[in-house]
Amino acid sequence: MSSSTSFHQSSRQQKPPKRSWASTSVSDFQAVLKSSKRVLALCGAGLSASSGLETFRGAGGMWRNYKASALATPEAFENDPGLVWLFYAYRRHKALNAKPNMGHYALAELARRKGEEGFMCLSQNIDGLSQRANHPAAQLKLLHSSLFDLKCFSCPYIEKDNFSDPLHPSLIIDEASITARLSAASKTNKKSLSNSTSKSPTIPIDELPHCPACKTGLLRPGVVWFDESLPKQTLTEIDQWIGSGLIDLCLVIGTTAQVYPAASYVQVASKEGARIAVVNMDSRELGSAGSLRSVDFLFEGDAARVLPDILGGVVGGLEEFCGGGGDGERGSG
Ligand code: BV8
Ligand code: ZN
Repeated sequence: MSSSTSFHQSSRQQKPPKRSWASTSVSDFQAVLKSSKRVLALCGAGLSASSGLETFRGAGGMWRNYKASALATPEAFENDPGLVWLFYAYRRHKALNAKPNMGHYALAELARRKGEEGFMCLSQNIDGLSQRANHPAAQLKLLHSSLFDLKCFSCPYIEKDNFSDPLHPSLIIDEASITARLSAASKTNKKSLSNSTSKSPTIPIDELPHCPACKTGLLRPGVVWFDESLPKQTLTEIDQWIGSGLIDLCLVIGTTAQVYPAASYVQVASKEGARIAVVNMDSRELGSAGSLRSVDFLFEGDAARVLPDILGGVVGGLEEFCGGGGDGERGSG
């Protein structure tokens, strides 16, 4: 599966590349980075694409008939918890078997060089790869929580950092059996997931993980689904960081920046006069980062390759991560 395959082969029309006024000069960017006292980053699925993880909007292979946004909702879980669990168990399995790439390591090193006041990374990703690249925890805010947190669907029980794979005997990720179960599910759930009343659940409820606290509630992935609020403490910490000084530069890395409130942080930074620097394989859909000016930057390419290059001036060559201490994958392609 190519690194930028997506969960849902996007049906978007092939849009012509947009004319951008933004600069593509690495040396100009590095001068701005060096002189920037406060840098904010918003990261999305494209940062992990080179680690082999499909981006959010796309599902190659077995998930091609499902839109991730239709599975990432409380309604989808109510309708067919087994199907939603298969989707997340699959992503847990893929993330656990993936490795951080040089883009993750470059951002972690930038955080160490700039310090807590100087750099904050807001990640929309739930794959845990930034954490495994030793990104300083105080400078990494997980806007949509993590694949490895679990919650009860009925009571306040929460479990953090559960990395077991399989999480449950019914959720063993054997691609053949999942494909069989998914095609059965897509036959029963003819309508879109969000309003299907699946007659036969993909997995019988009593064969799904249940809450160890209340015993009756179903465990669910501890991620933020659509129409769910983001973690309050995380939002408060982000507001405190943003409120403690002007932002000079905002990096927008591997994201369509169309999901809110995550995407709004680019606008917050831009309103404060920050320059925007986009790193993306495809500059046609940049959401809240879409109107780049001549003072901004646009680097088209694989984040795993572009980030070490453009941040190199500040973070150094990152040699120790190339096959040495870290296991950074250099970008593919
Ligand atoms: C909320 C976790 C309120 C789950 C996710 C109308 C207008 C505006 C807003 C709304 C609206 N209607 C509803 C809303 C709110 C809604 C929203 O924004 N909807 C959108 C669709 C319009 N937001 C919410 O519901 C949020 N909650 O508002 O709550 C509230 C308040 C109080 C009480 C109750 C409710 C919650 C949103 C969180 C949803 N969860 N993820 C999971 O992952 O399963 S969102 C998910 O999609 C991601 O986390 C990410 O945030 C988002 C987009 O994903 P991307 O990371 O950008 O990935 P994508 O595939 O889209 O793009 C990949 C990019 O990478 C592309 O640009 C590609 O070119 C690039 N790329 C690919 N390869 C590479 C690369 N770049 C570089 N290198 C490469 N190699
Ligand atoms: Zn419970």
